[in-house]
Parts: sequence; structure tokens; C-alpha cells
Amino acid sequence: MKRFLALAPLLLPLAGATSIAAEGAPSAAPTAGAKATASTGPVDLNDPAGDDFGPGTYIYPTDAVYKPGSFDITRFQVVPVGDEVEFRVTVKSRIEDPWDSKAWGGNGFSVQMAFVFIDMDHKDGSGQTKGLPGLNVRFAPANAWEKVVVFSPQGQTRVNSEIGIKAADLKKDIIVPKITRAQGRTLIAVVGKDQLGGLPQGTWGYQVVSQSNEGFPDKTDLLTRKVNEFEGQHRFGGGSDYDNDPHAIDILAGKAKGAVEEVELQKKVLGAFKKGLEAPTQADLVELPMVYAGE
Ligand SMILES: [Ca+2]
Ligand SMILES: [Ca+2]
Ligand SMILES: [Ca+2]
Repeated sequence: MKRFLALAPLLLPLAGATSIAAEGAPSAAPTAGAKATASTGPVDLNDPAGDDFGPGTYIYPTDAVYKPGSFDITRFQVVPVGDEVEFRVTVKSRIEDPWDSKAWGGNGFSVQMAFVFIDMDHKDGSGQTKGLPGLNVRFAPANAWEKVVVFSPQGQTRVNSEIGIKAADLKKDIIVPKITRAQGRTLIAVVGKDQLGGLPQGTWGYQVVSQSNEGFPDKTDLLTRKVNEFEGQHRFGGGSDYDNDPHAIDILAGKAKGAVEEVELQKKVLGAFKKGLEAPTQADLVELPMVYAGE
């Protein structure tokens, strides 16, 4: 715990660090019971600001609710608290609720959506290599994931129903948090230790995908918003009208220290899709890396 607290200030992005600390992220300190040992403990990763453009070309939808920075990951934390684990994804702008989520049984925010993929064994061929429907991504066998945590403003019933319809084959590995909420600039998912199959280990790898909540998704999309060639009122632009482009607005890259070179790494990873494919197969999609925080 001491080591974690000492490092935390250094890991804050340089630009805008004060405002993020003051307004955005909740206290980084885990409560009593959490231990920062090699085997379990908190994770605190960073992502550069200003790279909320997927492979470098993506443009936000034109409607005013998609405020600049809404999908720009700046920090990712895993904080064990007793028998629960808080996953926290912080973005660059304050999280708002322009679509009044209470009216549709939602979680207090509207436009954001995020996914945290976890590789729990780092064993070649062990786990899922598919992404989730609507993301148009996959993972290398060496980084195959065991669990994914879904951060959605939609209520549990809606999310579970969508998973049942669109991702039934992956259902056992998809975690719908006990609580999903927003605080300042941070999305928080509270997940039970039992849902994860145990407390986080220092050897686990993570990838965070920033997306946008789509209340009226395409029949193949798990509540995700599409990226098209041209942006529209509720469509990202700068990608492709087919499902070959990754529908990932921001991800973690490199060692997730928030370093400038991680922007170029992200562009390379997300730009490696085959252009002009009307009917891409799994093999044509980009492969997302994992960040192994303990390495
Ligand atoms: Ca970012
Ligand atoms: Ca695995
Ligand atoms: Ca990034």
C-alpha cells in the first residue's frame, strides 16, 4: 500500500494533473483490507490525453452531447476493497448524464461505455481471442482473456439481455458489475471477487476499450456505437462503413505509463485492419495487446 501511494502522484499525467486529482478521480487509496503484495493488489495505469481518435483518424459524432475528451482514457485503476474489486476508468472530461439515465433505469451517465478485458493466466491459447460484438477487435492467443467487465450506463437487465442475444457464447466470461456509476471524470464498476473467480493477481494483464453507449444498437452490436467513414449526429467518423475497422476510440498501449510514444503504438495497433473489406472475418480484425501491470 505504501509503495502504491508513493507512486500514485508520479503516475498522474503531467497536463491537467491538478484538475484531474481535484475533480476527477476518487481517492486512490484502497480501504483497509487491501494489500499491495506481489500476488494481489491495486493497479494504477495511465494513458496519454488527446489520443481519443482510435487509429489516429476517428472523429467524434457531431451532436453536442459528445463533449471533447468524453472518450479519452487518462487513467485505469483496479482497487480491491474487501470481497469486491473496483475497476475505475477515468476520462478527460467530466462525465454527464444528458439523456437522463434515470428515465431508462440507467446508471447516472449516458454517452460513455467501456470494456476491461483481463488475461488472468498469460498462457498461450488459454482464454478467449474474440472481442465482443460491435468492437471489431480480437486478441492474440498469448493474450487471450478470461473475463471482461462491461461498463454500461444501461441497467443490468438490459445489458444481460443484450449479452444473451448477441454474445451467448461468451456469456460466462462477461461480467456485468454489481454497481456501475460515474464520479467526476471516472467510471466505476464494482465487481464481486466471486464474479472474477478470485482477487486480482499481480500477473494479470488488462486492456481497456473506450466506446460509446448506443441505446439503439445494430443487431450485431453489444450496445456499442458504430464508427463509419463519415461522422454523423450519433456516429463516429474516420473509419469504415464495414465492420473491419476497430470500434475502439481509445485503448491502453505500450506499458500504459501515459507516455507520448503510446500514442503512436495505439495508432499502429488500431490502424492494422484490412481496408475495404465488406465482409471481414475474425482473422482480418486488429489484435489488441494486453498490459501486464506487474511486469
Ligand atoms: Ca487517452
Ligand atoms: Ca488467458
Ligand atoms: Ca490510448
